[in-house]
Amino acid sequence: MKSFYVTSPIYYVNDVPHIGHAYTSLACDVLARFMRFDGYRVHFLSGTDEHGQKVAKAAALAGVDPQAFTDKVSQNFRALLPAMGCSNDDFIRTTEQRHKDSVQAIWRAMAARKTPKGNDNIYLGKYDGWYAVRDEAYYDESELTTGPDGKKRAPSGAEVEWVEEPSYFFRLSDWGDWLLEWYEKNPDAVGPATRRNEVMSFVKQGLHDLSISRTTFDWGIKVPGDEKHVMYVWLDALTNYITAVGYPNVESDLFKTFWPASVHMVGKDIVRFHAVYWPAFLEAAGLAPAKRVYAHGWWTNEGQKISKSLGNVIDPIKLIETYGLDQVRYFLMREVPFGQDGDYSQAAMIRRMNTDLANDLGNLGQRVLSFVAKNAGACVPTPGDFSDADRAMLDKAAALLAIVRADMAQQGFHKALDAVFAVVAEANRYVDAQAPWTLRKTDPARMATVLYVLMEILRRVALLLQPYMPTTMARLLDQLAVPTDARDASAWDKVLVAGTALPAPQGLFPRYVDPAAPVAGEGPKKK
Ligand code: ME8
Repeated sequence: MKSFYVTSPIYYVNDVPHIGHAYTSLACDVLARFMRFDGYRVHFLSGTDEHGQKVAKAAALAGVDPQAFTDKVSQNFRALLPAMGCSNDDFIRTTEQRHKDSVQAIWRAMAARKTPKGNDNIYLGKYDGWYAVRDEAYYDESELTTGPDGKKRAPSGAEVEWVEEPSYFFRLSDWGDWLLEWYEKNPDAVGPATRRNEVMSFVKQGLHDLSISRTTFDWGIKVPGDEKHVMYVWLDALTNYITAVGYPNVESDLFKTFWPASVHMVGKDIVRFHAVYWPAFLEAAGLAPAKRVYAHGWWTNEGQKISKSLGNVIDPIKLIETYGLDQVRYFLMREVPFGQDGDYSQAAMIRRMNTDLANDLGNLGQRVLSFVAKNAGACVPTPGDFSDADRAMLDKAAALLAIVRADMAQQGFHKALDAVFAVVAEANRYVDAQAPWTLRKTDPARMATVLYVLMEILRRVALLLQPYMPTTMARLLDQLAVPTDARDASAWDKVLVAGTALPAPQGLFPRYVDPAAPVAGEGPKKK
């Protein structure tokens, strides 16, 4: 069986989860569900990043011991996944023993091997330089700017502090040529293309050795053989992706099946860690780098950066309560071309719900299914000969699987939706042109053919939208009497069977009416 391994970042447990975290996990879920639909054995991993200074500081601020703190906050991230309808196979915490063992093993493996230039991968030195706790990242003086408050800041806006401490280094400076050759040989290794270019020009500028241990605090995994040092949190965090498939047991079924990972899905803020450091660490440890890192864009809220200090963090659970799970999933995957930055606004959310879902898809389903229930004996109609218009319609829907498959391979989630909804729009035009309500009186046999064609379109559309809107599409497939074992790609051409009895139709997507909006004849309601 073909296999597919997709990972979300593991999120820092310093804060509550917000829409940005929900977004990345959702993108992984849509991909995982599509690949399962397409016959792959899938492993979908998410989890929490619990060590390092940032989390230690958050625990101290809360006045709680870091382990107790992470136990509590990690739970919020774990709970977000089922709330978003995510089908993850595992949830990893970096404070678990399986992970500590794995991180110490990768350290030993790196230490035991040489760089492409024949030097030791790891050596002991001293770090003197800038560090941003918010990013858990080291910065070069040349990357910093000084604000009007006199504080130095990283390009991300995070404040930096001066650090001087004994540290182990990873000899990243020896890996630049190897990395450049690797990007050249593997054009899909980093996506989208803008990120790939950004990563390659960063590497071309020359790489500095990377500090991979800290000694001024102890909330981390100890360096094997030198317990005064805890490992740099990014070496610890990135290793989660192999821990979860059984590392250091490289002979395990999970490891052999799923490593190298198919896609590490990340936000654009953490590309450098995933597309520069991580492949070098893996290769240094004698392991294959992941096949692809895909970095999506950044959400703002009504035009503003999302931040706790601005008080505009969007709680995904509240969104789901207000608009419905499948509606939120659809909106997030459709509103913004995946890979680009996007803006959340309530108006855009409601527009997508009412236009694409209620008017276009919901209405098509409702029109066809209630018409069949009333006028075609509540069972799948028996088609006669297909006209050119019928065939054109059926062919467009049949072609969708290949289109969606190709889009999914490039993480073009919005493109796949565009293609499917173009067929929905075409089907709405087809209903109007064929006018089955007129045929009912003039040509019932032709009416049956038209309704059959429309139900076939709905079947194919519903099959492909399952990864995005699993609950509603399961209901639509139920209403089309598609058996549960005929809902994956292998059943793509298994057309509806004429005469199959259909359950009573139900609405799919209610129109959203803002409860605070004025109702005709009434004054505005209080929020
Ligand atoms: O970076 N828009 O964790 P983190 C879109 N622990 N995506 C957003 C977003 C926004 N406004 N805000 C956050 C870390 N994200 C590390 C990762 S992986 C080995 C270690 C998403 O909690 C996006 O995926 O800061 C981003 O990369 C991630 O959350 C950062 O999560």
